[in-house]
Amino acid sequence: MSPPDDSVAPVLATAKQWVQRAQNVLFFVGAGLSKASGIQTFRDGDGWYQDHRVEELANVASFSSQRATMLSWYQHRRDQLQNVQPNEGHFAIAACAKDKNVVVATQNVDDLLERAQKGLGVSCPVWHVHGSLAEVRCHHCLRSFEDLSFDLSTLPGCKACDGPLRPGVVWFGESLPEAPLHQSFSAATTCDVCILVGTSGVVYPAALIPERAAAAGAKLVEVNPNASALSSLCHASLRGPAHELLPDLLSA
Ligand code: BV8
Ligand code: ZN
Repeated sequence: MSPPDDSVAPVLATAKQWVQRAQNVLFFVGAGLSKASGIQTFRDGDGWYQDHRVEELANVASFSSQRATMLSWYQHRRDQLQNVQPNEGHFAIAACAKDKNVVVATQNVDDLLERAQKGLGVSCPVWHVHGSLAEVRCHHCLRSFEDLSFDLSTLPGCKACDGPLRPGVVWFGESLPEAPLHQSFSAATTCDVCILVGTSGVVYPAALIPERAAAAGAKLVEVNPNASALSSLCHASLRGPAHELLPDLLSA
């Protein structure tokens, strides 16, 4: 791992002080955090949505006409999740919960933050505002269960109502789950520092979470190699990959 370059170092030192003084820290997380674990982002040059046909697959309106293609894409991502591991960024967030009140509002549908916490024997709330890949849910009656090895690509039906089973993620055009959204907004109003990790910040209403934190007076720190739609809201932007910068930013 290389040390941060000269342009990052002074901003990192200031942001580190904010984190050290903070009691309540909210992480607002996007796909960039899991990139070093080998999971593609959506909107980067090498991301899923470079193929516009794939972007359609994250939309509820496509489910009736493109069910097989959608389920095979999601099954591919569910299979991939069984073969990846949390990276230094996930572990740094988990370790931060040892001595601070940490809440994570994640747009990611993977469970790498939970696995990192388990690995370190710590626990803090991780609110999945866009759902979870591990969950399988009936599109009709909403009955659900957690099973990453269940094969969705065979277009299985619900045992209770025979409705189509699908991944428990939030598609465009669908409402976000109430409790994760509510808890994330609540943490946003009370945090001292909100750290935005690896998100383009273009998807709403999730992007309102850091906006709420800024309005409530928190310091906003962005960790992202590139500028995002939320950069102008941030008090410090650390330009680099999360797995390299987070361990330094969050170390005591
Ligand atoms: C809804 C499915 C009500 C899961 C996804 C207000 C204004 C405009 C539009 C809207 C609005 N409110 C609502 C909308 C509509 C829409 C929306 O936001 N559209 C935008 C995009 C125009 N929102 C919705 O439809 C939402 N629902 O509003 O409900 C409703 C109800 C009924 C009818 C109507 C309305 C639902 C949103 C659901 C989104 N679900 N996908 C899946 O397949 O996984 S979207 C997708 O984007 C992902 O799921 C992800 O969670 C989300 C955010 O993406 P990011 O995580 O930020 O990833 P991205 O690729 O964009 O960026 C990666 C970043 O990482 C980059 O910045 C890059 O520089 C950085 N990076 C790269 N490498 C690294 C790194 N950073 C750190 N380290 C690195 N190594
Ligand atoms: Zn059902």
